[in-house]
Amino acid sequence: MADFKRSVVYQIYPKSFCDSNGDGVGDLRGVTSRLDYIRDLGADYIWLTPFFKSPQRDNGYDVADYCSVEPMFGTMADAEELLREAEKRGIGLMLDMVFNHTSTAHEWFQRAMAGEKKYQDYYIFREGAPDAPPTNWQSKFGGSAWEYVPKLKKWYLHLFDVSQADLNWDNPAVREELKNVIRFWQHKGVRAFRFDVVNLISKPAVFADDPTGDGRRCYTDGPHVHEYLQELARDTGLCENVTVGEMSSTSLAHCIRYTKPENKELSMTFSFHHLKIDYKNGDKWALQAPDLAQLRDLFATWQEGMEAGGGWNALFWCNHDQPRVVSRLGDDEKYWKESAKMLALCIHLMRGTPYVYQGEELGMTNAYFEDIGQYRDVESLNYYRILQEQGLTEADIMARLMARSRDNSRTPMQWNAEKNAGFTSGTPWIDVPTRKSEANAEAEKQDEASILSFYKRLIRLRKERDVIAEGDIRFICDVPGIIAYERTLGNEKIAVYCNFTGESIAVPANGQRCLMDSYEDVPMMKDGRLTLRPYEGIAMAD
Ligand code: TEU
Repeated sequence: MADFKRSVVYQIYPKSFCDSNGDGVGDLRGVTSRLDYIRDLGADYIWLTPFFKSPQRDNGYDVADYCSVEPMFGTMADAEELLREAEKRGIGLMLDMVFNHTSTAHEWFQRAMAGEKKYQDYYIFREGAPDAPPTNWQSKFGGSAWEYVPKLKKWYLHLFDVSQADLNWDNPAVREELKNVIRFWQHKGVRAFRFDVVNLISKPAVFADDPTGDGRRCYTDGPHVHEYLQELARDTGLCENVTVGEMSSTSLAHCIRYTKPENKELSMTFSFHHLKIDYKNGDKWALQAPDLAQLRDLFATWQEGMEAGGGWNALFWCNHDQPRVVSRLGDDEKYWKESAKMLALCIHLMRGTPYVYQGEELGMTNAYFEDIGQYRDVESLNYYRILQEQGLTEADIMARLMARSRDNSRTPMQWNAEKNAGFTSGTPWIDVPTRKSEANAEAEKQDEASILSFYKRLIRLRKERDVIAEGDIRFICDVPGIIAYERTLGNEKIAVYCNFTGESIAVPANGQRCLMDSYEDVPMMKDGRLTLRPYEGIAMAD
C-alpha cells in the first residue's frame, strides 16, 4: 500500500510559525528549531507554503524565482539544513509549487515586459483596446482578471492578484522550465510536492466571455490539464514522490482522474466544496450559518465516490486560506475542547490522507480582529474596498472579514502563554489573537486531555489500525446535525459518530468498544441508542 495513505501531513506557513531572529517574521531556522514538536505529533511530511524569492504581495504565492530562498525566510543553506534535520527525524518536506502563475517580478515576466517575444509567449497576453478587456472574467481576489500594459498595447491574464501573471502552459518551453524546477528540488532531497491551483493551468483554445458567471467555468479543469500533469509526472519521476494538487471549483469525476494510480498524475487532491457550506449563494463574502445537511451530503458523495472510482482524497478542514475550523463549525467558547476534538476525529478517520494546519492541533481560533489596520491579506484588503464600494456599513464589512478573512489562519503559532505567544521576541508582522491564549503548545503538551494530546492519539491510531488507511467507507445514520460513517476492512470495523450541534442528539448505534471520545469519557450508550452530547465525536470498534 502506498506510503501516502498511511501518512499525515503537517502544514506550516513559515511566516507565522516561528521567528528565530526577532524580526517579527517566521523563518526556516524557526521551523528547524521546532522539528521535534512535529515528530512528537506523529506527522510524516511537512508541507511548507512557498518560501521562494517573492515580493510577498500574496505572501509567497507570487514567486519571483522558484529556485532560491526569499531572504526574509533565510538562505539556501537554511533550507538544506531544514531538509537534513527533517529527514533525520523521518519527516519528508513537501514543497509548494506555484505553477499556474509567477510574480510579475519574475525575470520571465520582466523580459516579456521589455518586449522579448519569447517571454511574452510564457504568459497569456492578448491584443485589445485599453477600455475593453479580452473577456469578462473576474480575478479571484476581486476586479477584472486582465491588466492592460500601455507600452505593449496588450492585456495579460491574472486569475489572482494583478502581480500574479498566469503562465501559458500550452507553450512547451514553459512546461520544460517548470520540470526543471521540480528536478532542482528533487536533487536537493525533496520527496513531496503540493501544486497550487493546478487545475487552472490549461486555458481554453478560444477566450470568450462567460455569459452567466465569473469565468471559472471557462478555465477550470481545462482541455489539456490531465495531459500536462501526466507529462510533468512522467518527465520528472513524480510518481516516486507524494504529490497533492489543489483543485479549485473542481468535480468528483476530474478528481478521480487526477488521482487514479494508473493515470500517473497525482497522489491526491484537495477540493473545497465542503468549505463553502457557509457561503450564501456561493459567495464567500456573504454570511450564512453552515448548512450541515449539505456538509454531510458532500462528504458522503466525495468519500464514497472517490472510493468507487479508485481515487484518493486529501482530508482537511484548515489551511492558510481558511478560517479556523473550531470557530467556524465548532464552538470556540463553551465547547472549545469538545468541538475541536470532534472535528479532528471526524476528518481523520475518513478515507484519505489527513492534513493538520499549524495550530489546528492546539484548537487555535479565528483572529477576531476589530480594526482594518490589523489585516494584512491582499484578498481581505481588496474586499474591504469592494464591499465599501457596494455601500455596506463598516460594521457589516468588519463582521464579514472576521468570519472569512484568510488572516484568521495566519496569526502567529501559539507556542506558550508569554508575550507574542512565544512566536517572536520582536514585533509580530500580524497580531496574536486575544481569545484562547490557553491554546498553546507548552500548556497542551503537559495535559493528557488537551486537544494536542487528542491529535497525537488520533495520528497514532492511523498507524495502528489498517482499517483507517485501507478500509471502505459508508455513510450511515441520516439524522440532522450528525455526520456518521463506518469504515470496514475484512473483519475490522470502526464506526464514527459526530454531533455538529450544541444540543444532545440520540442516534441508533452499534459497536462494542469506544476507541476515542471527544469528551474523554464513557459514551452514553443504551439499548442500541447512543446519545451524543453537544459537539461530541465518538469512534467505536466492534
Ligand atoms: O489558493 C487558491 C484559491 O483559489 C483559494 O484558496 C483562494 O485563496 C480563495 O478561494 C480566495 O477566496 C491558492 C493558495 O492557497 C493561496 O494562498 C494563493 O493566494 C492562491 O492559490 C494564488 O496562488
